[in-house]
Amino acid sequence: MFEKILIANRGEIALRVIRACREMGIKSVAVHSTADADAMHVRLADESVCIGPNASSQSYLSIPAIVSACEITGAEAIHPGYGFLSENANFVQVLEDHGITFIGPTAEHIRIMGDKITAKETAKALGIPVVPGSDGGVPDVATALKTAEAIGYPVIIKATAGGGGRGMKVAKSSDELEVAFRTARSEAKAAFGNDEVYMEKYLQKPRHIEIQVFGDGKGHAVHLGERDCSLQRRHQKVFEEAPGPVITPEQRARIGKICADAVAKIGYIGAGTIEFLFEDGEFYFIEMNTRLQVEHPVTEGIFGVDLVREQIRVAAGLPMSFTQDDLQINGHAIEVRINAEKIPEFAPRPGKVKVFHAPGGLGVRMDSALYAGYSIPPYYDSLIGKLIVHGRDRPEALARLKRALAELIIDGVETTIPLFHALLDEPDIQNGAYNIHWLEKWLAATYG
Ligand code: MV4
Repeated sequence: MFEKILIANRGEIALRVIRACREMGIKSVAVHSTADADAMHVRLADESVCIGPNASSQSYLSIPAIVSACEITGAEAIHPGYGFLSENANFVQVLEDHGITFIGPTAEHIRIMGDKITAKETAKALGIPVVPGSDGGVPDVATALKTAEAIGYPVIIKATAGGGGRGMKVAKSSDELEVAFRTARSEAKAAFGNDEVYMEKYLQKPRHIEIQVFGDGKGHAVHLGERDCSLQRRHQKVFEEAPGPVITPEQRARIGKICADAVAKIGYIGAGTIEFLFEDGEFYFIEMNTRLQVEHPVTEGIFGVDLVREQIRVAAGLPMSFTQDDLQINGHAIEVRINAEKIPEFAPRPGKVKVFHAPGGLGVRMDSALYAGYSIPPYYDSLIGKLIVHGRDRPEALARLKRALAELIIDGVETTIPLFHALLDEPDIQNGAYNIHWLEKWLAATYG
């Protein structure tokens, strides 16, 4: 096992990794920008290194600074958290060259899944159901028209280098296709420096269901069921739950086995998430994320496992500490993302936190790096905490969430807390009757 791990991240996810390290008897190294000198991850780690100025491009994204911090402190492995360098294949390659272990998948697997066409081709070849669409890239308008005739309208045009919703365009008929195609191309070029696009049948009212998978890098893998992350605004998740309110045990077992077998076959190592659109009882692969996700705690809640501990174990060459048969769902978990943002615009509101009181009690987990007196810097993501509740069933989890939100006090900055009070009063949320468009429609209807 490693003696010392460096955490190339900040905020609540840095704390999450430090916690796993401490329970495993592993020393932790925090890295931080100048803006984060007083951040909680710096205080809670065993040691810390300043790696650069405020801008993430010169600190949390600086490969030379992070590799140097590793060499100075003698850390043997790096946990990337999520975001920043977590899905950067070049970073993983550099670490390999320096004899530092990356706690995550290989550069090759990150690369395959980062390109949305190779990801989809790989998924299809592994027996994962995919959305009907073009065979690879669509080079011109004529090919786009032909492809659309074959799959049927409406169609969606997506950037090969995209993901997370950027550079997508929908065409409801052939009249709209040329403009949609050209716009998608130029937006892809501007956003990713790569104008390749592909096409899919546009699903009109799906849910976003993602399957958590985990591999040991030696051909063994398991799945840990699904999360329903359909409640999103501009491709940012705000509320996630597990299990999915409309997924049956049979559907879970079937898609779960397909996903676990697929990642076992490619020798995948560590945590991964296979994203699907789910409509009329069918799963359609869209993307795979090769990192630990923000919403991993809902899966931890219902399975009672520590996913970061498992990531560290397999990175050190140990087996996973559970088999598929050990993994049984217990109850229901929900996470809400507490952002320093003003509702309803979701405008960032950095600033000084005057009072912070985290909720507690049975079935309540608050993952946050906040403390009273802390100044939330304006340079990074506005996520300041995640409130995760667990109950014996979904109604109990919902009641517990309402109770815990009422206990949570953050004074000094505006947050998304009021949004969740309002959402929990909605019958559709109470009934689990929502799809990927529900939240944006509700926001428009509620706040205008
Ligand atoms: C789609 C789709 C409908 N049909 N693909 C958006 C983010 C990216 N990961 C995939 N996205 C979508 N792909 C087909 N073929 C609708 C979306 C989509 C969406 C997906 C998940 C969660 C929220 C969403 C909001 C708008 C559009």
